[in-house]
Amino acid sequence: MSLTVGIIGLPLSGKTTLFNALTRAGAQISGYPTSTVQANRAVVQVPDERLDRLAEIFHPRKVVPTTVEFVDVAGLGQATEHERREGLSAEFIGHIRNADALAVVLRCFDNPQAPHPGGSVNPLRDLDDLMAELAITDLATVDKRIETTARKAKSGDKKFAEELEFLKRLRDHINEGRPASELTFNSLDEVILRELFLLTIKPRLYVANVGEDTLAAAAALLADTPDAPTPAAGSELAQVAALRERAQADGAELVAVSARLEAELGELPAADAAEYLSALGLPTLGADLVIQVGYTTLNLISFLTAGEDEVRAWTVTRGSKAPTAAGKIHTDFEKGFIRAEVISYDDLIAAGGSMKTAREHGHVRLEGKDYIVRDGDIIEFRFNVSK
Ligand SMILES: Nc1nc2c(ncn2[C@@H]2O[C@H](COP(=O)(O)OP(=O)(O)OP(=O)(O)O)[C@@H](O)[C@H]2O)c(=O)[nH]1
Ligand SMILES: [Mg+2]
Repeated sequence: MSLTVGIIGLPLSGKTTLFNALTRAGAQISGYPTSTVQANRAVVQVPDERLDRLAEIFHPRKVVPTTVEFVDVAGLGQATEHERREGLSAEFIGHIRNADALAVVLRCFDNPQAPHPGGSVNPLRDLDDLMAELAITDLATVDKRIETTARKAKSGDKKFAEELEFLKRLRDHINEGRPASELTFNSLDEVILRELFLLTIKPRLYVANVGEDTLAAAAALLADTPDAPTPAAGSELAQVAALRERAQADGAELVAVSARLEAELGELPAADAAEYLSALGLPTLGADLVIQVGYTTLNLISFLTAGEDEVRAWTVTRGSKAPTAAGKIHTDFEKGFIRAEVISYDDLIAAGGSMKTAREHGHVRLEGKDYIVRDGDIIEFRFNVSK
């Protein structure tokens, strides 16, 4: 399973800087727009402190986290006249068409050295511009498909007439400025939708890129901590609060980062970076949250395996059953699945990290083929290869 998050945003919103913070890849940035022409791609590990705790318990030879791929593309929102009519260029779309989710970078920071292309900082306006551009591109895709389907429907085949009806409903929906993700559809429509690779149907994660001075307050605001500050009118924090309201309405996650600070921290030894973070009063880097939330936005969970050989996190879609999870490790595990021995990570930690104690407390369960795997399950599969 290749899981990809596309990073999109206006020029100079800090996409490449965020990409660098995420990946420590050192991709090129600049104070001029369109500095990113080719896409930057990198696979990053999903931080998971459960793996570190399990490693302390099991002393494995290796620890293997799960991964997500990030793709950083050129800035959107400054469409040429041609693009406004036709949607985004094929080359650009090619980079994000296959993304499983989009991280939308919204500029909240002020930086006179890199002036905002819109003349002022206004993340809600930027978000509207970006969504409009994605919608225009989707409309062009749907229109093209309507043309070919209309031709086929002339043969009198009912299947194509139905498809045409759905496509027109889809076009009207997008035309109203609503993302395709909000459309209701049946399983037949879903097949068509999957073929269209629409951009506004992808799950979105909003990333508020704030200045370094605002990061701690923004993180507290979004975490809803009791001591979260009240944003002053017109402040950078007020922009974050407005984005939060919008994200809630859109059903999207919102994370605050300070891309430049975090990219710089990424170059420090881990211990120094951690010290700096706690001095700021931050539990984790915003960039790490982007990875984690990106992962959950994709509707993914991790189950874990732990032993002397390795401690490892595996990815499955939420709702997967035990044999599917077993198949992630080896197809033989799925084919010959007998049962799964499961303990939740929390139960193991509550038992002081002792499998023996956990067993005595009845926390180690035997589960069959209909068991739905949960995030943080530590699983040992029983299987029969000759089955
Ligand atoms: N003050 C401040 N400046 C930032 C921050 N993030 C990015 N910048 C600056 O903004 C400028 C643009 O950053 P990039 O990461 O290249 O922006 P981009 O979105 O990739 O730009 P394009 O690739 O041109 O679309 C650079 O000068 C960065 O140093 C931030 O959190 N705070
Ligand atoms: Mg860039």
